[in-house]
Amino acid sequence: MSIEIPPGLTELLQGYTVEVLRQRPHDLVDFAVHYFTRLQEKRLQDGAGAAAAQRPHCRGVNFDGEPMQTESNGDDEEEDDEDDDDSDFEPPVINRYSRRVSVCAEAFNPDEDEEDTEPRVVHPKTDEQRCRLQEACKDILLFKNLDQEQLSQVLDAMFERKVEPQEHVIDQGDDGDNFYVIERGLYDIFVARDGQSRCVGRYDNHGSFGELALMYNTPRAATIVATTEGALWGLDRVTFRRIILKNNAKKRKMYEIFIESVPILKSLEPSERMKIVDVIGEKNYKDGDRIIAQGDKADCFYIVESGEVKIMMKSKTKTSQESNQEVEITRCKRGQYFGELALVTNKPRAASAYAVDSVKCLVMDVQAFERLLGPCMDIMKRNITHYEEQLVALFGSSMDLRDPGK
Ligand code: 1OR
Ligand code: 1OR
Repeated sequence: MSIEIPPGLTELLQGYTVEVLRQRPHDLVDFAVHYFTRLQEKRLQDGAGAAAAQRPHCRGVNFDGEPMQTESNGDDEEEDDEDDDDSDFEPPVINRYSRRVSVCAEAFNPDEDEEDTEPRVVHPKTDEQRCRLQEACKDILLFKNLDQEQLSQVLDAMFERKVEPQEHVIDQGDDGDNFYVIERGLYDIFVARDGQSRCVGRYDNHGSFGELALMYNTPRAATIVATTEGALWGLDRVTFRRIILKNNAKKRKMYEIFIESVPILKSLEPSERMKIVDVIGEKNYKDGDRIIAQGDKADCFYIVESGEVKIMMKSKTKTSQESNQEVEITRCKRGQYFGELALVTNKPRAASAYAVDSVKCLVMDVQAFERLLGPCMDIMKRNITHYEEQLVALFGSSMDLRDPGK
């Protein structure tokens, strides 16, 4: 389904949004009345007439009554080098090397191939660097759905960055420049709210961060601080948007219907479900592959897209310590999820999961799980209570899901 957005609407609202972010008014409605009245006055003064508002690059005004530049739809890295006949127009200098004004929910039109005209970014690498880069990127979920050509362009564009303990890689509120893949090191995640900064999680030698500001054109949502010496691979904003955003548009189309049918995601708004699609990666398994190992540290959540997954548990109890046989406890089919328990309880994996025949899973990392699945948490917790009841029925009261042995 496509809804046509009237030409000029995005820019009109962006102009207003930028001014709100700059001025931080108490009353948004009052501010809107003033803002749009000024805009109209300015247009009348200029004699530009109604047509100006229809122009895709129509401009807003700032509260000094000066016109200001808003970002264009789609590729905001492009400079607007069209002829401009507003003689009094003095935009703030925005070019691809200067810091940018973040605007929420920037539209992205994957059919517009504007950025494909940009020169490709290539950072030459030695064989040894390329090996380390490939190893660091092999489990990055955002790269999972890329084709060979896209992946090699991404790898070509990545550059190495070494970090020191206490170095801030990203600061909350900043504009987004790069996306980062972790090669090694520990990184704390801080989120400031109501003037208080809280550590809400940690990356431990793998994973990636910094995608949100680039995907949604928003300010950085968290601060990332290295707590050890570390190594990262960066991917510049333009390449990220050119390849990953385009691929995400494809993913949205591919998974839209399936993701709507997943029972656990029913309580989410459609836009929240699409944000899940943006960060998931598809993983394929063949018959017998172990997807999760009981006792392992957990970092992902899984939804079965096709095939069947067998959940097995070692029947180790306090009364028979030697018995370490795996027992099948349940199966997950299309639309069902697994791997949530360890993420919710912050404990090792309570059971193992194996592919039965070919299996496709959609996979989400723990940070996305915590960020996006809050509204589903009550249902998940209720289901975990059911696990505990069944555990007692199967193994007796001596098994404890909160202390799953290897
Ligand atoms: P970014 O471009 O906004 C900061 O820059 C990055 O921190 C962000 O992309 C994510 O990649 C990463 N909320 C927001 N961003 C997070 C979070 C997070 N965790 C990691 N990042 N939450 C923590 C979930 C464990 C939610 C906090 C309420
Ligand atoms: P995890 O992160 O601990 C293993 O990794 C996953 O198996 C677990 O999350 C659940 O998603 C899934 N007890 C424990 N884990 C279960 C169970 C379960 N069923 C599915 N998983 N049950 C009680 C054990 C007797 C339920 C049996 C129907």
